[in-house]
Amino acid sequence: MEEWCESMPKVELHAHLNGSIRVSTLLKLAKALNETQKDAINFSQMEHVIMKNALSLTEVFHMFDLIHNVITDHNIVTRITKEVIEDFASDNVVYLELRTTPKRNDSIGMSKRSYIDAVIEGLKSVSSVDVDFIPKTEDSKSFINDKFNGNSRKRIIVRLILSIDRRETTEAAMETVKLALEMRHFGVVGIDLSGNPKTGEWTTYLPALKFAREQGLNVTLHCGEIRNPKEIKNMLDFHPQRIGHACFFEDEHWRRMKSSKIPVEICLTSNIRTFSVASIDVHHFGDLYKANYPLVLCTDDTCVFSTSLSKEYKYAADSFGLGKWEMFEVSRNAVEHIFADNGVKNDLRKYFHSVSKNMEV
Ligand code: 6MZ
Repeated sequence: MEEWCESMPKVELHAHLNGSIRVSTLLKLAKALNETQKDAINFSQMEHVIMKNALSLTEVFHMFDLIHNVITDHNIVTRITKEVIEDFASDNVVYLELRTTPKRNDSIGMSKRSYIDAVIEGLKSVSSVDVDFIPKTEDSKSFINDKFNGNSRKRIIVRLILSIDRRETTEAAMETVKLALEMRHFGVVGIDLSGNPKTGEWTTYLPALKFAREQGLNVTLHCGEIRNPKEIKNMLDFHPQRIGHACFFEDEHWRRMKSSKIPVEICLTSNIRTFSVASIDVHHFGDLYKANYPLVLCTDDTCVFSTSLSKEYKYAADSFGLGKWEMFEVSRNAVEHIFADNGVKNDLRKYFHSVSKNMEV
């Protein structure tokens, strides 16, 4: 099963760039920073957090602050992006929607725009695998299927989602949406709302999210990562294209979800390690899978939760007694929920079809 989950093509729709930084890179950057600026980072604290196998949500968000501290220039953003793409491609992810929060940091001359430019530089600088990130009408149709027709180099389609952090103001959220609109030709396909769920108010982000929708951007929301029935209801009323987590849903929320069929991005390891779900046997993946509800298995933060997409598939298979072809179908069905255009979707459908005819159990 482990080999099967590794080798089959996969689709990742919920991965945060800085939460997916390579551990070795994070430690190197933290160590270097620690040597030059003693107070900039608490290296031993960071090492300790990385090695822990259960983290409260508070610790997780502290970890993100530590990670963000190592981003001291644009080249680091570019390097992290490049490595994250390489890592997903080597795990046989063929389509990746990578999300990241555009960051402004005046002390290092970084604007939200220059941060995203650095991410795009990272996409361009990958050389060990072929990366398709610029939406095209003609060429993208054959990009992934060429791989199947005898080209042995790995290929990955990447699209970007820009995140609004729950600590941000309405104006800052609006700036992110405007940036996403400007960057559509570089493969930005949507907006995400994320960040510490204990922070901020839904009404703060709503104007920006409404504007994103009016302008034709897709929206995905972190929803129900903590118990907050009122916010969950407001989020469901907004009817986003996808929802991340959905851990603290009550019956009434599930009833609404089942009539609206909003796909759920499921992050098993993240939910268990942050205690958002008490144990894997009661994780909502089980019921949703049985009910044939639209869902996608995702990693959330490969670095912070020491995981990979193949590990998430193996975890699901082992925990819910699913076989190889069932896991393949979970992966294939994820294609239906991507934010990229229909050209890419059809291309991926064809690709999964040809793979299914050639894979042996
Ligand atoms: C909510 C999360 C998250 O944007 O700097 N992030 N937000 N819940 C989660 N589950 C544990 N995991 C990651 O990546 C890191 C940022 O993504 C969000 C947080 O805002 C975090 O600071 P970027 O690339």
